[in-house]
Amino acid sequence: VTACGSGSGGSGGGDSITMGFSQVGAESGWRTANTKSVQDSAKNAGVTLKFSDAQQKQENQIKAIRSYIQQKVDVIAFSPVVESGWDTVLKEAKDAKIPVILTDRAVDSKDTSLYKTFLGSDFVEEGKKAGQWLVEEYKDAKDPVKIVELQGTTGSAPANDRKSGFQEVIGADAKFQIIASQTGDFTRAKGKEVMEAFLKSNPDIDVLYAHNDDMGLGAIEAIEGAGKAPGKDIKIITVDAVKDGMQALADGKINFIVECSPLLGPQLMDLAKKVVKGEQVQARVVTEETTFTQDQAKQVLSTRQY
Ligand code: GYE
Repeated sequence: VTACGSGSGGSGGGDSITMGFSQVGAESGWRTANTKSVQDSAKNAGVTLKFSDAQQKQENQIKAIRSYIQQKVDVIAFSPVVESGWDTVLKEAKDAKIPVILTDRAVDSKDTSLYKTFLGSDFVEEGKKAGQWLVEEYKDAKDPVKIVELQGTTGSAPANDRKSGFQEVIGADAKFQIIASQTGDFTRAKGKEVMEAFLKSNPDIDVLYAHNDDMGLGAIEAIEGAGKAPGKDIKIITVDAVKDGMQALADGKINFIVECSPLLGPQLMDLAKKVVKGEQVQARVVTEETTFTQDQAKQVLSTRQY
């Protein structure tokens, strides 16, 4: 592929395109599955992929995007680590006539002409589903339900939205009390560390809501280390439904998982080809996903792809 395809109406050299993709990092099982999906789908779709890992740092993503602009790729796709602070670099891409696709996470830019589409989950909905399970589970409880929350990366769309969606649902009943809430940066190590601190300062935690499986899995180690039974002494709700999470759910250590699909690659490649050709695409493409109880996890575990 030559560098002449600028996204302004076809490169004239067949329909092979080059995509610059700036990934958030490798912080979780979800992310690993997402990276594989993007790489495999690029190969299958005949898209030349330039891939970079930002190690959860916005400055690295901005550098990567600038380098893709310089290399005159046909399309830039990225999963913004945090929501704010993208206007300048996205304007640079727009001025260079390189279309941008947001995948997985959103930006808060007011000017929506800075990107062509946003492909990914509805994180507010995910937070609501987590809250709905909790409300149902404790519908007969009279005493306060003491909840600790492990938030995702501070300022990221999934952390903001999973928090607000959950809060919206449980906020209707004052018995649900979030007694501690802190970031675990979506990693297992941080999830464990923060849960250890939660356990030290709060002897009577009823529920843990973790914004992803990995933090929940780290927290399970902390809970067991404190001599308590995860899933029983402390009920656990997580988001993602990666294989390790589903295993813990089937084993009774997690109580409920809200699915968030990382398999965005095929749709991303489709959208990329369309925007490079100058075709109109939907401004928002929402991923379809479900939820899992312990029994459901047992049934689907063996066929789980990631
Ligand atoms: O839930 C978490 C990952 O942005 C949806 O990022 C993604 C989140 C996912 O680190 O595990």
